[in-house]
Amino acid sequence: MIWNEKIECMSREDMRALQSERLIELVNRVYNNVAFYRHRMEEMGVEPSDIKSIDDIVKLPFTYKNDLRDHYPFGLFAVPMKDIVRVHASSGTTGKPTTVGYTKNDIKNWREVLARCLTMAGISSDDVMQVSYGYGLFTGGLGVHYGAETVGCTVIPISGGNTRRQLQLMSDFGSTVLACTPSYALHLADALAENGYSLKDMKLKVGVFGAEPWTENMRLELEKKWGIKAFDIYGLSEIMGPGVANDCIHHVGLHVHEDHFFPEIVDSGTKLPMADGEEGELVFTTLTKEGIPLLRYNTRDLSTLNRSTCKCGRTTVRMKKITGRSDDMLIIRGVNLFPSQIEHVLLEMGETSAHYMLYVDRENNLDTLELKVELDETNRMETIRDLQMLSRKIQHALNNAIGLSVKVTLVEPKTIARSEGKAVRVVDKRKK
Ligand code: DLL
Repeated sequence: MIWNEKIECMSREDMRALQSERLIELVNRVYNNVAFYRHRMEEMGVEPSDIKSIDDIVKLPFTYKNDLRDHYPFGLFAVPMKDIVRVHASSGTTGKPTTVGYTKNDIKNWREVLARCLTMAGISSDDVMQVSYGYGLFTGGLGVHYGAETVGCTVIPISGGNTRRQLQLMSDFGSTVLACTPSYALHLADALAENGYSLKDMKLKVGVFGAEPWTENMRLELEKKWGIKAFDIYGLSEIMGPGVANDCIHHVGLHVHEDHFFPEIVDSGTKLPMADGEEGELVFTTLTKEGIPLLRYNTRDLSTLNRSTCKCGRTTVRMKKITGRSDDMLIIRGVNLFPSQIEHVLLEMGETSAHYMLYVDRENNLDTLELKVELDETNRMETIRDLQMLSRKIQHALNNAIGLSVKVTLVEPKTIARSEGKAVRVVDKRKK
């Protein structure tokens, strides 16, 4: 089944014409309504009339996560607040989150692309979908929820966490689809037996997993453990949330909904466009978004593009499963985290030195995060109680700032290895 055959199987020529028409309209809109883009374009000597087709996209400025942060909270919105019906947010590089806003029409388009993704995974109104992505400021829960309702699924908006309850409802309500991060899906599978369940109690058929990088091997592992078909859903808050792309039953890359999100690959050093098949940074232009339209947003995710027609019949460009990132952003239990956020909190508190190491690991398939931080030489702690109080205080401050629980270990001054070049501050033991 294909949700929107007209678009998803459109000829490359017609798609380019549609993209060109939408880009021209978009550039006029942002030039007139977003001071940031007007200034950027003026600096580059580009006018809206210079954009005559989708090929001219290379003349336009890039946008980075920092630009959203610098215009926090609503500075890049292109419509008055009365037209914004929803706001979501995700982590930025320091204390401030990046905020995005949606108009009614944006929500309608979001439902549409999600409906295409879910249909690609064989999901229909016959399904009962357990949405175990977090609901709230994170785009995962509500994004997938609306899409599932659009295809007519029975939706269980359980949100993340509470493993026992997840399994209980999965069994009692007969969920046929599970939507969550791949690591949580693995954790749930491993928790079956200890909670008194077996696969026979479950009706699960399909998994819609994403929000963090995972390998093809992990996909096969999840299929085996659950006896399901597992699909990869990709997206990011800045562009829309989940539903920018999804893989079909052939699992050869993820189909990008390129009538809404135009992808490019650029070299991570020179930022020059790269040819199809070459790996670089994935960049998206939101061709239809009204609330916060973005030109050439650099995701920092590494991928390649493939414009050949897929065996499923869809002609939309496919992006290779994400292989990594060109920056140091970590994804921990689905939460985006930059080491600089930790540093920011430590420096703001000023009660330790700024020498720290982050240890990321996976226990029972759940990500764990430990921070080792050196005590300040001038601020010697006298008692164990002092030390405990300080580590609790840091833990609390980190939890407030990044929404993750972190194990904090205080260590003696000068015990964390110094690096001669770039500081190595993260040991990620999850990488196989
Ligand atoms: O993670 C949106 C989402 C929710 C996608 C639910 C899929 C399912 P952010 O919190 O803004 O948005 O994080 C976006 O997560 O730039 C990637 O680095 C990573 N990411 C998201 N999906 C995938 C995936 C949501 N399928 C950032 N594979 C992105 C690899 C992914 N990485």
